[in-house]
Amino acid sequence: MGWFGKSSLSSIIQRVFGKKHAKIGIYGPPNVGKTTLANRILRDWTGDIMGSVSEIPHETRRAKWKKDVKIENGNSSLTMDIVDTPGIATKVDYKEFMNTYGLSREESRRRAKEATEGVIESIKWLEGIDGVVLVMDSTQDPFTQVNVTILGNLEARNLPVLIAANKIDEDDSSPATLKSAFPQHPVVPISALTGYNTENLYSTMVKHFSKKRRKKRR
Ligand SMILES: Nc1nc2c(ncn2[C@@H]2O[C@H](COP(=O)(O)OP(=O)(O)OP(=O)(O)O)[C@@H](O)[C@H]2O)c(=O)[nH]1
Ligand SMILES: [Mg+2]
Repeated sequence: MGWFGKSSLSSIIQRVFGKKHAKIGIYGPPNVGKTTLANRILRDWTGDIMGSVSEIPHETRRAKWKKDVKIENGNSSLTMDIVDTPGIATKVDYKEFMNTYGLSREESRRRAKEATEGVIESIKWLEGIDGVVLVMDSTQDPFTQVNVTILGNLEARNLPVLIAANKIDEDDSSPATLKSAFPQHPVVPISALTGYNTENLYSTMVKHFSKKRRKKRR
């Protein structure tokens, strides 16, 4: 046992200067581009892939994660476990999969059941999460029940939140609307599809999640 008792020097440094390892959840409504973003983060920093992407909502119905993804920003870095979560919805209607996307009745019913279980799984995962990248579709109205409920939940848990205003490659995108709707959190406009401005997202993640964790630990 040294001067610091059972605590190692590195753990004391971590306590004083903030943890350099965090579990970050990618959350948001269905179809906003969470998995596309998770895939881009992994491709940029590890060369891996997280999961499948689809224009049909609720493609992700089980949480998936990748451990020890190190993101660097100049002299700083943050090593994260990244969790891609199922889209959170207030209503899952199997008929939408049939009528809008042409899935069979059986497949639609199974997808709807799994999607509902996925919503519950997403909420459960919040227990172990240190920070959230909340993905929103910048072409859509931000004041939805889902967005407001998720944000309220995250704020009640005092979790650091960073909003990724996704799909800014689309003509009708309006990240400014998202910024004015949620001024209490950093909003970074990105295209997970093309990679536009993801460098800015990465540097904001390193700064925001390190800083907030430091505050939380005091
Ligand atoms: N134009 C555009 N399309 C995007 C972007 N990101 C994702 N998409 C498309 O949006 C659709 C949904 O993408 P996903 O990554 O599966 O979305 P998700 O949020 O993981 O969806 P769920 O798993 O169903 O909750 C796909 O058709 C993607 O190609 C983007 O930045 N720009
Ligand atoms: Mg997904």
